[in-house]
Amino acid sequence: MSKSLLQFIIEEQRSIPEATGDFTGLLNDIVSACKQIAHDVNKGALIGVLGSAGSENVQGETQKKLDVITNEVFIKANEWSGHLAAMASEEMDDIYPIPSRYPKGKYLVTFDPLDGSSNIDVNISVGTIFSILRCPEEVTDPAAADFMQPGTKQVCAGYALYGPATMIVLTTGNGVNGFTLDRDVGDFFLTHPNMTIPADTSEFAINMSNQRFWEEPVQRYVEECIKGKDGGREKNFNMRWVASMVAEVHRILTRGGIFMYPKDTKDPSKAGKLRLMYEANPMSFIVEQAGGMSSTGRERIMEIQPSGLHQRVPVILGSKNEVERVVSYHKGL
Ligand code: P6P
Repeated sequence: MSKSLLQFIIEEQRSIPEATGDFTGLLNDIVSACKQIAHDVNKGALIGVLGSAGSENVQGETQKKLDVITNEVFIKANEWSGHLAAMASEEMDDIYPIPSRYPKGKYLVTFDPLDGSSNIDVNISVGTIFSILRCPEEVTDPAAADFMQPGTKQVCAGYALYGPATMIVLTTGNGVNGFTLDRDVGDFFLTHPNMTIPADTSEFAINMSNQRFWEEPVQRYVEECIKGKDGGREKNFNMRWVASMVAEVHRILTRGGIFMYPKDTKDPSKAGKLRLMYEANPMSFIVEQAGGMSSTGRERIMEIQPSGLHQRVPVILGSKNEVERVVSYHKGL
């Protein structure tokens, strides 16, 4: 039997002299939330959780019942144990301070409880994304401003993927490791140690229906991929688009690839579709720790100084050599 996720975290904690067990406890609570979400997602129609909730979130997106349910599950699993000072979610306008009836801790967490939820009614993989930051030391009642930390300040980032297998993939800054849920035992076990993204790939992922709205560097890159050897590239390319970032990133971690949700002119008021604090930053931490690269095309995503909880950014991430090519096109090279 492989090492359990809890054993892995505790053994990793022993290598951190100042560790108090607080972080291990927090991660354990997040894992519990993901187990519950995996159950609800897996049961689906059997327990009446599919379909629309009839409400909109702060993004103006129609919420699925499971968007609301999974947000509640994540909050309830993490608010009571004294490891967190506050949380922030894609599904909530403002931050969620820990209620006064519970002790507060030294961490902040941002999360997308059910990323890709437009896929849930058609039974395609979805996921949960989370990012852990330290609450500023002198702060006892955190505000949204205390979350405005660049991605380089993340203590941990991870995702749960609710696919044919339920997996958790995470990094604490010492590489990336993947764990698979054994439903019979009710625990996650190490199945994908030291996940590494190949520097080269012949697979790109982008929503082609937005092509007319892309900036020129992205137009050029995608056109070259489509033309392959007939257009100056040394190889032909394949394309994927799942419309679930967690599934795309997991594929890239497993076999390489480049994922793009670039800035487009469809809505000039938006810098992109994906959100920095609970999609782009955690996924960038994971991708960089696996030897990949993550950029807006113009700057390293993890160095962006956030200006808002729900700030959107362009995302170009994955196999290093392909991301570097797209970045070079943005420089006009
Ligand atoms: P589109 C899901 O809504 C999401 O935030 C990401 O998981 C996914 O990569 C993207 O949006 C899909 O966007 O425009 O193709 O539906």
